[in-house]
Amino acid sequence: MESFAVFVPRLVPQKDYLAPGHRACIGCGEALALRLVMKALGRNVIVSNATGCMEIISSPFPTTSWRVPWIHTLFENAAAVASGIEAAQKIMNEKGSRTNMAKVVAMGGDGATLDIGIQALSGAWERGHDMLYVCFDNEAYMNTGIQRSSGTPFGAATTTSPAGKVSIGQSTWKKNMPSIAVAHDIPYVATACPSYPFDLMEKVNKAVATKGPSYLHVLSPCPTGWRHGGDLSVKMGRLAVETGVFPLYEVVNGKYKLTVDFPKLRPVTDYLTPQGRFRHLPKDEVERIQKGVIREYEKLKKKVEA
Ligand SMILES: Cc1ncc(C[n+]2csc(CCOP(=O)(O)OP(=O)(O)O)c2C)c(N)n1
Ligand code: SF4
Ligand SMILES: [Mg+2]
Repeated sequence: MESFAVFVPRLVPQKDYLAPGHRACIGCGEALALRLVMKALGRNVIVSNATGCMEIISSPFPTTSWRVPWIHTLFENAAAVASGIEAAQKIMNEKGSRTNMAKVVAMGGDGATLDIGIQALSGAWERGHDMLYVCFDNEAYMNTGIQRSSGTPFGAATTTSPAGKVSIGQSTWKKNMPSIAVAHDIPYVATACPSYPFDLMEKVNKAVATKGPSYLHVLSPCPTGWRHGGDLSVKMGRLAVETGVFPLYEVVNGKYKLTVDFPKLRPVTDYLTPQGRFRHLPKDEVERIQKGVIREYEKLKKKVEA
C-alpha cells in the first residue's frame, strides 16, 4: 500500500505588533526575533524594553513601531520596571479597578541582561513575579559600536576585544545565562532562535502561560557585528544550532528537554568560517572551540537524560 506523508499546516499569526519601517540594519536577526516574539504575544501585553538595538531602531522620536503599550527603560532596569507593572496590575485587580490583566514582558540585549541588568532580573526572579523576560542575545553591545559583553563567545573579535598580534579576540567563555536562570528555580526557561520560528513562538506561548517568572534566551544573528552577509542571518542561526554552539532546549520545573536534536553535530567550522569576527582564528584555537562545544553539549545531554 502506498503511504502518504501527512501535511500538518502551521500558520504564523498575520498580525504584527512590531510595525515594519523600523531602522534595523538589513537582515537583522534580532529584529526578526522580536517580530516573532510580538506575533506570539498578541495584543494584550505591556512591554518593558531596555536600551539597546531593539529600542533604538523602533522608537526614533516622534515615530514608533510599537502597537502595544511599551516603556523604554534604562539600560539596567527593564526587569525592575516590569516587576512594578506586574505588582501594580495585581493590586488594581484585587481592588477591582482593573479586570483585564495584560501579560507583562521585559526584554533586553545580552549587555542589558547578562551584564548590567542581571541584578534587577535576579531580584525579579527571587520575588517570583508573574512575567516573561526575553534576552535578545547578539553577543555584544551592538548599538553602541560592537563592544564585547559577557555573552560574546570565546575568540570573537569586537571593538573592545580586537584580534591582533597579542590577542585572539574575546579571551573568556560565554556566560551561561540560561543556567543562571535555572539556578533561580523559576518554572520555565528556554533557549530559542528566529531561524526556528515555530519553536520560538511555541516557547513564547508556553512561557506566558506559565504562572510565575519565565525566561527566554534568544540567539539573534547580527550581520553588522558578526560580519556576515545580511542574507545569511537565518542560515547563521541554523548553523549555530546544527553545530551544537547554541542548542535549543527548555527547562520546565527543572526538567531539561532538547526541542531540536540531531544524531550528529556539524563541525563548528561551518558556523565560524562565514563570520568575519572569527576569521582571524588559528587552527588550534578553532579546535579548542570545537572541544568546548562538544563538552558543553554532552553536559546538556546528561541533564536531559537525568
Ligand atoms: C548605564 C548605561 N551605560 C551605558 C549605556 C550606553 N548603552 C546603551 S545601549 C548599550 C549597549 C546595549 O547592548 P545590548 O544590551 O547587548 O543590546 P544590543 O544593542 O546589542 O541589542 C550601551 C552600552 C547606557 N544607556 N546606560
Ligand atoms: S547592529 Fe545588529 S542587532 Fe543591531 S540593528 Fe544592526 S543587525 Fe540588528
Ligand atoms: Mg547585544
